Amino acid sequence: MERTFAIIKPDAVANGHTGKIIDAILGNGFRIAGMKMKQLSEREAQAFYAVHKERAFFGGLIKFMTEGPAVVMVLEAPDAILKWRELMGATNPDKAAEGTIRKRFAQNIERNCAHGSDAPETAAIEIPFFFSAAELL
Ligand code: FUP
Repeated sequence: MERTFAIIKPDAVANGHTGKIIDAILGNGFRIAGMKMKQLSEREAQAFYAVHKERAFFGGLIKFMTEGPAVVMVLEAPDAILKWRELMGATNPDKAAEGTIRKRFAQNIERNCAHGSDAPETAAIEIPFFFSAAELL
């Protein structure tokens, strides 16, 4: 079993897509080990996306990620990291495969409705950033 960290981003929550995204997660064989609704502070969003801090899109990304509540989750499955990235689809929804979550629910490369850890090392940082051990069931 592997765990990955996922976010249903503020655009998807505001647009009423939370239930459909959770349904896709459960329908594709993931177990939800942790889940909570949370509005990121500017400080939290900046720390979470620190790797992108020199990029031109950083300011817009932080504004977007803090604009409203998100749903943060820990998903468990065999190969959860890769499997969740595949189910989300490409970062840019224009390039995402048919049927993927970003193809179905994302507006553009910034407002792209979902996040997923891209490697085991990333998941190992992102999961404890949002969840204590006691919150993972
Ligand atoms: P991903 O791993 O698919 O989330 O993609 P990246 O780590 O490359 O990017 C992280 C987030 O930065 C994306 F989800 C959205 C945002 N981003 C932009 O807003 N503009 C870009 O050109 C690239 C990424």
